[in-house]
Amino acid sequence: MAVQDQTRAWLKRASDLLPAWRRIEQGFERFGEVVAGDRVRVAVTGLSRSGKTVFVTCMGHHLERGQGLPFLNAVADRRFMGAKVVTRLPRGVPAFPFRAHQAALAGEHPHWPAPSTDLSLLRMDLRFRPRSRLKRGLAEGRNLVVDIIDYPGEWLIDLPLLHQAYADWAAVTLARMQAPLYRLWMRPFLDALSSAPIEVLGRAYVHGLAACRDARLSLLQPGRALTPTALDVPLEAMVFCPVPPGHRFEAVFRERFQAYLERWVRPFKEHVVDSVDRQVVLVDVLESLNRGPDHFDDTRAALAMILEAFNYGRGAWWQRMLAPKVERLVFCATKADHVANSQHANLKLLLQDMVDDAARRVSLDAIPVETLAVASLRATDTVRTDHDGQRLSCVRGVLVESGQERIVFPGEVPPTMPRGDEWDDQRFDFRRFAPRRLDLGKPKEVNGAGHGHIRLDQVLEAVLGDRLT
Ligand SMILES: Nc1nc2c(ncn2[C@@H]2O[C@H](COP(=O)(O)OP(=O)(O)O)[C@@H](O)[C@H]2O)c(=O)[nH]1
Ligand SMILES: [Mg+2]
Repeated sequence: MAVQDQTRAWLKRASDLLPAWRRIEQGFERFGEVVAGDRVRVAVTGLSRSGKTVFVTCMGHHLERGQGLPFLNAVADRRFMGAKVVTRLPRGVPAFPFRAHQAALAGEHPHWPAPSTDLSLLRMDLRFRPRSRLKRGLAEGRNLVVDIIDYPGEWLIDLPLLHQAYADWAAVTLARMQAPLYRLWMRPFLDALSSAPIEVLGRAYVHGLAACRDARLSLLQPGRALTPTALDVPLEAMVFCPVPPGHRFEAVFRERFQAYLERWVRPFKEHVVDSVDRQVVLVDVLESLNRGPDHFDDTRAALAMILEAFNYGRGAWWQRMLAPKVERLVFCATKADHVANSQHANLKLLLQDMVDDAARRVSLDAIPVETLAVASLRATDTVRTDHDGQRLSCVRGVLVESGQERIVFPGEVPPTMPRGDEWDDQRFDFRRFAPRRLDLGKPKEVNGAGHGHIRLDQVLEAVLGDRLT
């Protein structure tokens, strides 16, 4: 089949599929719920592997139990009456595999859940007693439905494409792929550019993207090429690559680029991104530190792209009905349990420094913004050791790589972005730890045994607190 025909055949098939986000949109019953004012939609955003799925799972776990959340005011005031996971979602809306992920973390040999490959929804029904006597008089308890959306982080990086023409995208992307950081993984693609057949070129590009992703690079487009199970269409027919002007496949790729925007990116933007009213941005700051200055900049650029795709601001309910905006934002430095407690203050400052420029560009002044160092699931304890007469704050946990418990000195987190020679190879050593078992015992049994997380309750208060009063 000619390449053009293949693309058209794919387009036809794609339009036959009812895309997941349109189904979710139908499930949102958008207008009614805003008027009713008893529902809030939270986007948990972040780059791939930043900790979104674990965060959503742990958030559901703790809300359901209503325990271990002392900084959620409704819980502290004893007004929180409980939460249920809503299992009956509108037809066709894919459910977040909450029980499966919870079971993975609560099993005898707890393990981290597998990466998400598709869009899904966790809907929770929270019940609480309002704070004010007036509202309380109306009813003994009130409900708030919280919709939390989980999706592969790779999709967010596609959003800037909506404002680009193929030729501009190709020029910028080719330049990026030729720069040292990406060239290392993109060489087979770059070598194939001049003479390979289109399928070979496409495959080389997709393999290159996957290799970059494994190396934790983030500026990878098209993002859906990295989550092929969500596609249900042949990758060869969809993938477009960046090629220089006048290249023999330029016209084909331009057509695929345009088709991709209309079929995948625009609906995702309109039905998912544009419909949220609270946002949590998760950033694996420690991983970026671990990987050095080029990765750090790559992560910053990707975060800026994500922020620019959302609309921020406040408005009356009728304005929000017409054009919802993110009215509360929380930045989280995730996996804070990888470093000692004494480092959390710096971790928070470093994240603030990292997102500062981008945050200013999207003018967040009008809305409450919070920054926190967080662990959805605490996998370590902080311990102090003596080393050559020096007191060191270390972490103790079971390493994923060996299954052995170890005490590790992970290094110290700087309060601002390191510059020049402050980047020293030996400086940071953050390891992957195996999860500690999530406790499924009766709520009262877990009391006093630590909360199993770090500041998850503060995130919840910042995101939902005002709606639980
Ligand atoms: N120590 C620790 N590791 C975490 C935590 N949250 C996530 N991780 C690690 O980060 C990996 C990616 O998390 P995941 O939620 O799947 O990321 P996603 O791609 O953003 O959904 C997990 O497999 C864990 O290894 C946490 O709270 N503490
Ligand atoms: Mg995930």
